[in-house]
Amino acid sequence: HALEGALRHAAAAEEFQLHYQPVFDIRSRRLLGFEALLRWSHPERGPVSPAEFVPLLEETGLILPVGAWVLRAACREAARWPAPIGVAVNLSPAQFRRGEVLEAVRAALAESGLAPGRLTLEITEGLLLEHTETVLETLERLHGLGVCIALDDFGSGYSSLAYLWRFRFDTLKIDRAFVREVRRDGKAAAIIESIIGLGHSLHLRITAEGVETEEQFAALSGVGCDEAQGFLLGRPMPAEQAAALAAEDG
Ligand code: G
Ligand code: G
Ligand code: MN
Ligand code: NA
Repeated sequence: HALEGALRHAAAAEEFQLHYQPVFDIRSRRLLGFEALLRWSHPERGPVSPAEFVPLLEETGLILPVGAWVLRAACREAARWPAPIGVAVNLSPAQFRRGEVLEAVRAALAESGLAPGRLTLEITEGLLLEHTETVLETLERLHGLGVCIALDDFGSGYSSLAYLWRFRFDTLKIDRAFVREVRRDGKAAAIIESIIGLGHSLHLRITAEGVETEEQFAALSGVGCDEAQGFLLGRPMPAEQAAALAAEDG
């Protein structure tokens, strides 16, 4: 693959960057934390979307060193923000395969001094499709460290309720496909409302992602959604800007 060489070089040189997208409490409108999002600029091509290069990191195994770097960098940054503002990090299934994620999380917390409760790990349902037993065991251990676990993109994939039954997530993130249609499509609104009802009955916090309009925000507020993230509230931003926002809102 054309990008592979450049990615290998970038991984060795730690040429990646993290941007941070704010997440707000819907009721109080206060800043709760940020989702860390990986960014990479190819030396000639310029910025490449993570949708393109994250799968390549996964195929080449580079996601292990890069994923460990993401955890360290995100925790180091979050430790500078006023508590309890937290950070969420996306994890790839490949990071679970050799159980390295547990060590990477431990190291990132120890090195940064960040309180574990201020770190959220976002996983997708794809992870739970394979090797369910070992993955659940690793998730339990991660929980044991005191970090929060979020199920990302909920509703976009298989959404097996068995996963909710087998593991006590802290947060469900509603996929932005539903949020986009919440005002236009009664079915999307009904699905969101039932995800919130289900989540609340399991004592989970519900985050809506991809909130782009005031109307969507109001509709989500009306059905009791807890947290919102999206271009309406803030785009992913460089670390310095996130730190300034955290200092102002914290
Ligand atoms: O950042 P958006 O800008 O385009 O992200 C696209 C996709 O890449 C999302 O699905 C997001 O979860 C994923 N992604 C972003 N940063 C990371 C990361 O640090 N690790 C992993 N595994 N995925 C990430
Ligand atoms: O899969 P994950 O939820 O981790 O992906 C985060 C991705 O969603 C990032 O690519 C981020 O840039 C994108 N994103 C964040 N807010 C919005 C939004 O309001 N609208 C759209 N279309 N994308 C968003
Ligand atoms: Mn995410
Ligand atoms: Na998501």
